Amino acid sequence: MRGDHPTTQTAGRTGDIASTALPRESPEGMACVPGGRFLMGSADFYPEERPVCEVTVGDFWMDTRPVTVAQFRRFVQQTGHVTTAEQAPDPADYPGADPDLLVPGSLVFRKTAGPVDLRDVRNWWAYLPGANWRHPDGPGSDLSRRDRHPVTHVAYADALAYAAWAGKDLPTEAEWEYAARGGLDGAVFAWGDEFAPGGEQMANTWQGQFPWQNLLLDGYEGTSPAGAFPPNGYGLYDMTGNVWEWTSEKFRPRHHPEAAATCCAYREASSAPPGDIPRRVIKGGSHLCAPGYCLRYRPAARQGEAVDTSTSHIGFRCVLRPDTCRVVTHGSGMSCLPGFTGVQHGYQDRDDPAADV
Ligand SMILES: [Ca+2]
Ligand SMILES: [Ca+2]
Repeated sequence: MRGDHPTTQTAGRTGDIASTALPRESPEGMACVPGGRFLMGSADFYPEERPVCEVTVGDFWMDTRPVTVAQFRRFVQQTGHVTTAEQAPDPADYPGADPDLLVPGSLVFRKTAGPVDLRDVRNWWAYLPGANWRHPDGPGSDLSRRDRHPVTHVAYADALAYAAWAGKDLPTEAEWEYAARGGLDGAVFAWGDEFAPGGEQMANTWQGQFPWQNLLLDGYEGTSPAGAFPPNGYGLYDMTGNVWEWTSEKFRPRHHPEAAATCCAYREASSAPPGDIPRRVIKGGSHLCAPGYCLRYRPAARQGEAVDTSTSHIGFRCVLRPDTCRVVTHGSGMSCLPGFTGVQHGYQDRDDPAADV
């Protein structure tokens, strides 16, 4: 269902973009994702991925890898940014919370000694005071040998701050999923329909019985260096597996086919009930996703994550949109209205005070 755009990963579209403030060649560390129509979601797995709907996205560039520890360190050194996990939660935001938990910290995964009740995530997640991007396993842990790993323990605001510093943006859910599919519309995985073609592990997931038995068939217990597994059709690494990735999308428990039917009207409604911490969509699953528990190392997979939450298995990557992509005509004949970008619903949030978190 892709449009008729060239699939080159080294250059933007040519001919129909008269001028652009951005270089035509992909910026360093980014790949060109030529826009088009695709089937977003899946009817074959979890309810939140339904219904499948047809969505159009414009052209954009995407980081080929999740933002790494080394890249995030550079950002912090230049800006002095203090992440959410490094700040004490405001008691006013968490009425009734245990005061012992209102200290800087983050959620860390802990492998269990044996099988546990999979309905209670507290069996393997712990809020660990002192855990943050510098100390991903808690106090005493450090970043040795992790420079090339995805940064973790970043809340939504941290990802947004990094993106702004980099002059980029976070992807919308549609952009992220379209990019993850790598041109294989409707395929289960980012590389096709077979999980381990020829026996090869294609992503950093969890093999074995979660959360106690990690067979390490892919070679990694936790995160892996960004780019350790084969890229997809657009030259993007680690889209699925390794770490979940923040998108700018407000979470709703199902896709919205009426809104998605017309590309330029694909907008979101406010999703969070009053008083709740707003949630954004995270995509792609992580090294903790196991077939018997959470088969989410797939482009269609999605979850809503509270914007103030950071964990040892969530990171992000950024996109860059050519600012001349305001009129995008696709092979299908659909076009976006002047004044919009092809991926406009990522921009609409900017004028929406309710979207500020
Ligand atoms: Ca693994
Ligand atoms: Ca990922």
